[in-house]
Amino acid sequence: MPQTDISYNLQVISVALSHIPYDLRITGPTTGAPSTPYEFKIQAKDDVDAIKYGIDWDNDDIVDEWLPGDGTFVDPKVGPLFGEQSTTKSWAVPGTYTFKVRAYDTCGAHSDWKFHTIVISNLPDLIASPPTPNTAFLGVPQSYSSTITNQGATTTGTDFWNHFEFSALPNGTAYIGEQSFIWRPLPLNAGASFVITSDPWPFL
Ligand SMILES: [Ca+2]
Ligand SMILES: [Ca+2]
Repeated sequence: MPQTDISYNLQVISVALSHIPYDLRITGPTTGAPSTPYEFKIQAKDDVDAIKYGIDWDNDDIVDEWLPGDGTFVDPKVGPLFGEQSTTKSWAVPGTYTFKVRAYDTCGAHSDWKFHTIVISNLPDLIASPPTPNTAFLGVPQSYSSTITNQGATTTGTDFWNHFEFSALPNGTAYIGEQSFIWRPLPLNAGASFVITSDPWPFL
């Protein structure tokens, strides 16, 4: 191969690499509930050109949505948004979804794919540990504690599970029918837990 051809090829590669969009970021939730719109913000940098973003929602290497949606480009060097674009997406069926985004500049150069995964699941899975202690003395008031944990992938709402109830069940011949209600502010994030404690109960 002649020396001139090698020199030409190396020069082209160098120019393209130095001008591709870079530092692409996707900001948005990683967990969510079915059929709920979630906003994702996308932003990249380019030292020279204006850019646009291609989103491949179903990860089949074909861009399904462009931002901005009108076919124009945004200049990442100009505020207040500095090229940031946003879009919303919802998923009807619980599952783990990964989409990816590329930034393209006006010269046709593009960044690497940036991936984002979101887990869509049904309502939070709240569990309560067995109350402790598991012994008491007759006639001596005793408080009981239980740990409530959100094992689900989503944050609880504020319109349900906003109170918790202790009730004593028959155990042999000794039982009591009192109840105690503890109010706790929600929401409770996925994976989070807290301890609730009952009012003192006398076993008579
Ligand atoms: Ca560029
Ligand atoms: Ca696609």
